[in-house]
Amino acid sequence: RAFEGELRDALDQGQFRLFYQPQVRLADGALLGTEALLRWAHPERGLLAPDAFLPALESGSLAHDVGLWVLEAACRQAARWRSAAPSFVVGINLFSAQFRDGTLAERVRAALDRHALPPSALELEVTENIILREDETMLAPLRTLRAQGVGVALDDFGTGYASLSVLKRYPISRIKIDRGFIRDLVEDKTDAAVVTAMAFLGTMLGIEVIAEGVETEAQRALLAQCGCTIAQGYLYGRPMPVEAFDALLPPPA
Ligand code: G
Ligand code: G
Ligand code: MN
Ligand code: NA
Repeated sequence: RAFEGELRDALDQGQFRLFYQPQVRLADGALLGTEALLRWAHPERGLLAPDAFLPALESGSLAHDVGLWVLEAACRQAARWRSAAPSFVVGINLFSAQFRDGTLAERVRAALDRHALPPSALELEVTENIILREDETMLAPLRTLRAQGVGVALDDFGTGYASLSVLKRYPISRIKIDRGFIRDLVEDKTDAAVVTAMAFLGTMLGIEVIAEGVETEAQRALLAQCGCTIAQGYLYGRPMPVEAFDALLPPPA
C-alpha cells in the first residue's frame, strides 16, 4: 500500500524515465529502431530497474496510467528521432492493465496524432503471458492498430505457455526471440535449431524476427547463419538514457 502510494507520487512528480536500447540489422549493424525500457529515478535509492517496482505497479491500478505516460514519452521521443532517421521505430512494452478499459486503440492513435507520427513509427510489445491472461476482446485494439500500420511484437517468444496458434489468432508483425534461446546458442545445438526454426517461421509468415540478448560476436555470427536478420542486446548497446542514444543517430535535420 505504502509502496503503491510512492509509485503514484513518482508518476505525479515525473520520476519515471525511459531508457532506450538499440535494435540493429545483423548484416551491416544499421540502427533500425529501439525498445523503450522503464526506469524509476528514485530520489533516495537512485535509478531503479523494473524488477524493483513492476510487480507493485501491476498489482494496483497505476500500471494503466504509467503505460499512458510511457506511450506519450516514447512518441515524443520517436518524433524527434524520426527527423534524423525517417524510418526509425520505437517499441514500447504494454501492461495488461492497458487492455482493460477498451481505450487502447484510441489512446495510441491520439498519441501518434499529437506527435504527427505515422503508425509505423511505433511498435507495441505484448508478452505471451498477457495474451493468455486476457480474453479475446483484447484482440480488438491490437487488430485495429495493426490494420492501421502500428507494429505488434510478440515479446519473450518461446518462453511462455502460448502455443504457436497465437501467430494465427493475433495480428503480429514481429517475433522477439527470448534471450534464453540466445544465451547458450553457440554451445547448445538445440537452441541453434530452435532459433533457425523461428527465423524460418518468420520468413514463411512474413513476420520480422528479432533476437534479444545478443552479447557476443560469436552469437552474432551464428545468428546470421540461423537466418536471423535483426538483433538487440549488450553487443550493440545497453538500455541507455536519451542523451547517450542521441549519439548513435545522425543529428536531427
Ligand atoms: O531492462 P529491463 O530490466 O529493462 O526490463 C525488465 C522487464 O521490465 C522487461 O521484461 C520489460 O519487458 C519490462 N518493462 C520495461 N519497461 C517496461 C514498460 O514500460 N512497460 C511494461 N509493461 N514493461 C516494461
Ligand atoms: O521486454 P523484455 O523482457 O524483453 O526486456 C528486455 C530485458 O532484457 C531488459 O531487462 C534489458 O535490460 C535486458 N537485456 C537487454 N539486452 C540484454 C543482453 O544482451 N543480455 C542480458 N542479459 N539482458 C539484456
Ligand atoms: Mn520487451
Ligand atoms: Na523480451
